[in-house]
Amino acid sequence: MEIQSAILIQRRFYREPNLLPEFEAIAKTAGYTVLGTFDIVGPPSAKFGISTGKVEEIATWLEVEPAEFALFAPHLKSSQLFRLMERFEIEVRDRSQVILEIFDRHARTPQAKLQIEQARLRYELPFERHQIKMRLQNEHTGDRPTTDQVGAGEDLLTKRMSEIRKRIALIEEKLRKISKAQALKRKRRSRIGFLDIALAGYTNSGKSTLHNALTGSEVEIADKLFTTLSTKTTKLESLNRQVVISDSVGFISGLPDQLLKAFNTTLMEISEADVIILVVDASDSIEEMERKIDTCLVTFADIEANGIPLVMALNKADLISSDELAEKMIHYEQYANTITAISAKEETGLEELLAAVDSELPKLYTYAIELPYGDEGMSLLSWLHEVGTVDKSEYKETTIFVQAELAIEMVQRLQQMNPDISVQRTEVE
Ligand SMILES: Nc1nc2c(ncn2[C@@H]2O[C@H](COP(=O)(O)OP(=O)(O)OP(=O)(O)O)[C@@H](O)[C@H]2O)c(=O)[nH]1
Ligand SMILES: [Mg+2]
Repeated sequence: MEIQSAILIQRRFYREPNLLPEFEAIAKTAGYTVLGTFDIVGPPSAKFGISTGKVEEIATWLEVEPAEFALFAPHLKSSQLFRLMERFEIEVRDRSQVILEIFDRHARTPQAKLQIEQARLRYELPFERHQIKMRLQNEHTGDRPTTDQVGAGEDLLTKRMSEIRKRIALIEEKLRKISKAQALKRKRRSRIGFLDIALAGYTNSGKSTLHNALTGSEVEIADKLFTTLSTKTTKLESLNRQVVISDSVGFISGLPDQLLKAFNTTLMEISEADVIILVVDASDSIEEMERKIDTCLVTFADIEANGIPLVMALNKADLISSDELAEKMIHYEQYANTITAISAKEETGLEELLAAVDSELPKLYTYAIELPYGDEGMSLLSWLHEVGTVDKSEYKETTIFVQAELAIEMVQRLQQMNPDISVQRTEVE
């Protein structure tokens, strides 16, 4: 990975939290070495995004300590970005562009690659427009451009913008197809009785570590942001029923709409889950936890996932004292249906977490079922083995008697498949 040197500039209002440490983590993940940081507290200014005085201060600093890039948070208008570039004489990028660079680098699946290309085209459209305009202007410096030259320039700009829009539309179409295929897959899974658990949470909270600890599979883990960009769904054997658990892209605050929208198809997995496990990094300060949890809850609302039962997993419990953990458990009690403390890394607290998840999934009851003899009965019996726990199966004179623990939804499905089958609950609570 190419290492590039950069300075970080953050502008924020006094009441806003200092997000420089997070910005630094973003920059490092994207491959920058941070030479210096500037935390500028005050209102934005139209010309540069920050006051002219601050711009001069930073320019002087850069003369002493030259950096290749200036990275700016939260975001800049294209005109501000180009003015800063002119004044600093180095390349300037805003936080969203740096996040896009990470996405680019980490995208593995065709879906993730398309989503990122789309986000990039959408986000950078105004920047590109500005750049082309400036280039055209520069070409004409000296002589006043003739009407023909201006016309040709405008044509070029219109042509390029229309190319980009076409590419966006094409990607959208491809993504729609992928998303449709995924929805079908989910439907098929749900028809054969699988329940979906989604892991969600702020980036770097430990979702993939937990996914691997629960399923024994090997999703990539790293102390970086946005290591995971596409969804990985794995069957979970430890619960007493058919469950799949999916690990997916992490959330981050201040993500512009164009970027968030790009992940819609990935986020669908969360919005259609039966239960969400919200993974929270409990080693953060209470304020940081709060900020990150808020971002997650707002995203759940955006993707219409806020009616789904939520189990909160306070992860990385191994990094804090038991007193601190107890205090944080109480603090966050009201946010979720259940809250548990875990260490995904050390694999502790996982049983309690699974029990909490289990209690949010559709309830299981014991049923006495009479299946017909023959092929149909045999295939229904193997289906029952898949979707529930078969305690007993006996061959009677004309039927197969089965005692099984099932969710009500599965019984309804069984009756849809063959309305003549006799099914009776054997326990009444
Ligand atoms: N100490 C400790 N570290 C953990 C624990 N769980 C995860 N980590 C570390 O936290 C970092 C991030 O873990 P990941 O599982 O990649 O996190 P993620 O939420 O999937 O991150 P993204 O996919 O990047 O959004 C890694 O360095 C893990 O080793 C834990 O329980 N304890
Ligand atoms: Mg991950």
